[in-house]
Amino acid sequence: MNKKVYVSLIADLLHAGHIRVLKEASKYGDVTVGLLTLEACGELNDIPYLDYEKRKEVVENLAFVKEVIPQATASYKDNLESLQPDYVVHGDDWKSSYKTKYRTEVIELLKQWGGELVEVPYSSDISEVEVKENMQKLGITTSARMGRLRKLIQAKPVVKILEVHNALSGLIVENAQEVSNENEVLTFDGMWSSSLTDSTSKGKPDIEAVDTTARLTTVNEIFEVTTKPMIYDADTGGKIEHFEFTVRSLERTGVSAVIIEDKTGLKKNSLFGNDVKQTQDTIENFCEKIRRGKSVQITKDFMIIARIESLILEAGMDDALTRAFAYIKAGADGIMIHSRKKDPAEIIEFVTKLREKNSYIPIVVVPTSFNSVTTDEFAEIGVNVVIYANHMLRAAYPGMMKVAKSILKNKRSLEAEPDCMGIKEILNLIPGTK
Ligand code: SPV
Ligand code: MG
Repeated sequence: MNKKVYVSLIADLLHAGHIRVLKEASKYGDVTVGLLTLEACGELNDIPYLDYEKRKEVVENLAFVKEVIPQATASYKDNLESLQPDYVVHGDDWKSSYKTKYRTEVIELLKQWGGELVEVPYSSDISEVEVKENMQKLGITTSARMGRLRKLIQAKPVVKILEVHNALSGLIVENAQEVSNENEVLTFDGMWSSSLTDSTSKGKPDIEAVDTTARLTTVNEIFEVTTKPMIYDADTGGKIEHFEFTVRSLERTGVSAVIIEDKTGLKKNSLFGNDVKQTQDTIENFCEKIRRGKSVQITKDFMIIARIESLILEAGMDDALTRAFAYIKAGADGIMIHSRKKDPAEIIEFVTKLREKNSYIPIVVVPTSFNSVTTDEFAEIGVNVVIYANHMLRAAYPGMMKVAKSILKNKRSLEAEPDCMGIKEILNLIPGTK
């Protein structure tokens, strides 16, 4: 019997590097490819463009591959234990990446049945990161961008969304990166078009005074220079008849999800709470708005997320939960629960109680007030999407005001320079300006 060889792959962008690994693997015996499922890719923060079945079709037709099986976790453990291969073959690049913990685990597992790890020198002439970056530069189609949010929610423990109010803030969401202590590259998954910050950056109050056409102009400008998905804040959604048009326009533009809040009349920002007069919609009317919105959308991908204002308006936990179940029944694709308390207790209680009865509905939170909770902690209690809803604009304004005042006071800009990005830096910030 031939020896058993195991190779783990995502195979979204199949390139010569993969072929080299598979070719080498086939010299040792029959190659089984453990193809990472969407959920496993989510653990690695590497969401493929192609679905599992499409990737499988490509890999199983490669000459060096005997069989393709799903690998449902980033860890190889389950597949290795059931297959007990004689060899695992991998590129040697994982020694120095955040994948080292999987490498260590593979070595330990293989010892149990005398298997061996074979590491193929990594093909440094092919950079997957570079290929992906080049693809990003080309842009993304409307439907691929739109569908990405559902994929991310399915694949990742928690989806991280950051506010945008213009193309430049869109580029920050697109490009911002931090490397964690475990060497994992941390990025944002998508953008939030906030009614508060879009209105504020246009010098208008957050009362639905900036109309959908103007809001969509901002969205289009952002979409011109980015590829990540967007969740759009549509306030109350307006009149039901108007909301139908908003859904169509957002879908046509490639927005992934709209959030509408269950308030009626002149909308004021939720963070005022009961300091200003705000009226909650009836359950019946809001359910009808959800139903009508769902009935006019064309794609399967677009999401309508219902936002519950009961905690903001102090209508109580029971009211919030009753509404959640009613909105889900009406067809909502997700529930956003809002609170303006610093203490996250009521949010945690709501999420826990909703999760007890419903394990699948995506839950969205906007932790502007309860900002001590981390995204990982939200994931643990069952939250799917965390939106940092206003921080880019709130960061920009004080910086600009400080510099404006410094120029006034000093009657020159010399003193303000340390607070400004360098001229060289701004000239090179946007590619293609030279
Ligand atoms: C927004 O960002 O406009 C929101 C969230 O709707 S909040 O401001 O907290 O109401
Ligand atoms: Mg808003």
